[in-house]
Amino acid sequence: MTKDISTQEDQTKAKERRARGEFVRGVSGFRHVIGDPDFPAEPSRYHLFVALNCPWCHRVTLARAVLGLQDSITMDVAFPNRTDENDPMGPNLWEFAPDRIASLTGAGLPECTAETGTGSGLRLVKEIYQREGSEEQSVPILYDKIAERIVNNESAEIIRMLDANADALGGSPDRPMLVPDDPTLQDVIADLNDRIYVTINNGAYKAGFSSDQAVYGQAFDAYFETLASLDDLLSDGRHYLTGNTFTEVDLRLFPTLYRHDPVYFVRMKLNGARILDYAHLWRWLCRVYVLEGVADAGSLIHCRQGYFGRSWNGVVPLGPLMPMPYPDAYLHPDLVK
Ligand SMILES: N[C@@H](CCC(=O)N[C@@H](CS)C(=O)NCC(=O)O)C(=O)O
Repeated sequence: MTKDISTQEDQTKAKERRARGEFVRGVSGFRHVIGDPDFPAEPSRYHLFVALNCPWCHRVTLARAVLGLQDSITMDVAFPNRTDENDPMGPNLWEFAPDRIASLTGAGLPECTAETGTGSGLRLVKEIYQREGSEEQSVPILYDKIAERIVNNESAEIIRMLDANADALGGSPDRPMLVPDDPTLQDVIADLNDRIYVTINNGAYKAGFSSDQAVYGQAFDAYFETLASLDDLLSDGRHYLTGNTFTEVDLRLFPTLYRHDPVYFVRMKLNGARILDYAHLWRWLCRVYVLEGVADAGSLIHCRQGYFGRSWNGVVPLGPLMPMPYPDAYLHPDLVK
């Protein structure tokens, strides 16, 4: 599978760039593919480890939902806040903690699960990697329950292989084709994916997590330039980014825009505008949100708890409330004139 800029960040001089305060995302190390001899496309063989506040995991939970693979591919959900300094295994580790209390709600999060994929009831995602001699610790992970091995931990590739093997995996017959068999359309999707990955999906982190004003400024400008041009792209009345069918590029844009008004506007300092201020993009966001399986594939409570729960003083902002609370606002495309 091609490794292009829409999948991972350029790692040139990553160390120096990080030292200068630029947020540079690492590269995923497990890159096997369903369909390889070791990983046949079979229903009920594969499992996902995710966190619902993670936008890369959100790509994968969306693909699982819109392809109708919820019964065929099982899934475990980690708690949105990672371990802290007091944890014996160290800080910043994803943990399976279904009984942990969320400061935002004062209660447990019903979507959180124990670890069930390996059959060993592990506490940390890190332990799944350690079993294969890896130091990695990220989610999402696509796991083979029969081979008891990690298949892949790169969301861009996981959504492609679920789409390509949806038939054999037991997907729903009326599912969308995320990457249609049309070479021209595939080029359009690849170009949009590139720009959206660099300036929006990863761009949001470049802005929010960089500690260099110039790096933040460039990421801020690129982010809102792309939003404006996507809003313009949708101004001809098309329902989705490449026309009137939902494709992979819509799926990859959604997790970031879903998080923008209620999280990124504050947490990532992307307060140039709300999605609500872009009429065509807002209607697109609402149109995708009501597609079958989309609303249940994500959680703004997990997003808020995850992005704010351990940041700053741990107090989670409750807004926005106007024009109405989120995610309910996504049921109202008419909020824009
Ligand atoms: N390129 C990967 C990125 C995954 C990623 O960065 N996940 C974050 C959560 S949002 C993570 O687990 N980071 C922890 C770490 O890498 O230590 C993908 O798209 O799947």
